Amino acid sequence: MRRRFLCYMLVAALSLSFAACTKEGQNADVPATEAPAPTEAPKTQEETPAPTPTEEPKAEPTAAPTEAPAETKPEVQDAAGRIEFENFTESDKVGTEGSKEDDTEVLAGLNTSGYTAYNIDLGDGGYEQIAVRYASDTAGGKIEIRYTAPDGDLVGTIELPGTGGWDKYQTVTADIPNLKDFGRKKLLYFVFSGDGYLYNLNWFQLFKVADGSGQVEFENYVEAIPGIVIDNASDGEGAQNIGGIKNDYWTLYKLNFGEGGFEQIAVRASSATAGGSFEIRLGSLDNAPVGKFNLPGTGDWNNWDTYYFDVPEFKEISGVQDVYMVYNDGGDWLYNLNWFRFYKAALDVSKRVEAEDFIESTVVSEPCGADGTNNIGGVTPGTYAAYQLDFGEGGYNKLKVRASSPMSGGEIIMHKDSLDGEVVCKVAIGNKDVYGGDWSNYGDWDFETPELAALTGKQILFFEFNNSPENSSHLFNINWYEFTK
Ligand SMILES: [Ca+2]
Ligand SMILES: [Ca+2]
Ligand SMILES: [Ca+2]
Repeated sequence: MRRRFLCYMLVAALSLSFAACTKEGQNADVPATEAPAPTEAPKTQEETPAPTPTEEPKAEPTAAPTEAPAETKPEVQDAAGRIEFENFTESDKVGTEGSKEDDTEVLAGLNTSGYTAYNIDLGDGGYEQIAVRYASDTAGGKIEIRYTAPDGDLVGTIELPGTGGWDKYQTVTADIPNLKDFGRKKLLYFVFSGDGYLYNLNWFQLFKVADGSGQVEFENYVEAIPGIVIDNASDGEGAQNIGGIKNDYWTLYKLNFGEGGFEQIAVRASSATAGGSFEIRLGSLDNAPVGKFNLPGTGDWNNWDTYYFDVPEFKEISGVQDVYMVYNDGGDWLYNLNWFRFYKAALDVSKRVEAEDFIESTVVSEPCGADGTNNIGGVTPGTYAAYQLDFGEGGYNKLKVRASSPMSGGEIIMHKDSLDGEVVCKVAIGNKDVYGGDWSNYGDWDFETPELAALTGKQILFFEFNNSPENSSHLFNINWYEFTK
């Protein structure tokens, strides 16, 4: 699904303050022919919330307590969801009893050297952390996760301190740095250690740390308050959203912000009501918000808009963070949420713009050797790099591009807001006879670009790379751009 930034552009063009909430054009967003019948619109809101991986079951238990647990245990469990500790495939010195916090069972009577094992489908892999739901009226203990046997290679260790009661459940998260595996049926052993009775174990969940610079799907939360629903979004093929959102609801994301520097957030939302507020809290639900915005109504649950907000408090935030999104200040129902994305500051075009400083792309950033910066490579026909650029007062009518190509080159086609947005400018980069015809021989291409002179303020431009005159497999590498007047 491609991102749209229509109103962002409109507002930028009008030189309005970026701090204001902006939204894209309503009409362009949801074609009338694609909108479901009005009777379907409130579906997400009025339906009994569908079970989600993190939702607490409300139904009566269907299995009689005396039923042998082994008969209901799946052979292979999906790592993408919550896994009940009681659904082990193998165990030693382990008891079970009914959970005091939900309708599942928990492991109880656990002592040191007891263990359970699970066959887990790790899919494409990439799981870096684990969350464990447990309670302990003692000093607790720890769990070692090991490969294929109780004394197998160590995947990670989880510390489970006392919680102050056998019915006081908490969730802890821990790194599992050695789980570098993927694919089906990976046998993981959970080995218990400590003094005396250790803890009761309800469930665990493996999860990935998402890249804080990428688009994050709201439905890919690590944890959520019971009641949050995942639904198919009326916002493009295959899109999902979270819904059923009431006041005080929340979802949690584990995001890596690297060296930080993020200053804005985009939020994709819809709402047939007046919407509500949207808070970002780091580390704990109890911490003060590091950003609070208003997400207004969009007129219909099927009208999706992208809202942009400044988050100046976020600029110093770096590394891996627990990011709580807290939903508030609305009526009965607030909004449906599809995705969010953090952005760094727009690039000032009065200075050289490095080609590798894109906000998203289908090309690669790689060392170019020429001046210590990177270039973009892997530029095959149809690839792109998107930039958030600040044109200030505008008037930039010249463009210089430093590039290399031993091939036949190709065009840079600049689209507003998205890859299928309006084309604002096209320039053609070199051919193999210029500048020595080697990937490492960079040269400058100069263009008159009167079309760009009208651009003012902050803009998102998608640079599409295409139209190689000799249908080269690769077009060019680009080191940087310079916009001048
Ligand atoms: Ca359980
Ligand atoms: Ca989504
Ligand atoms: Ca560069």
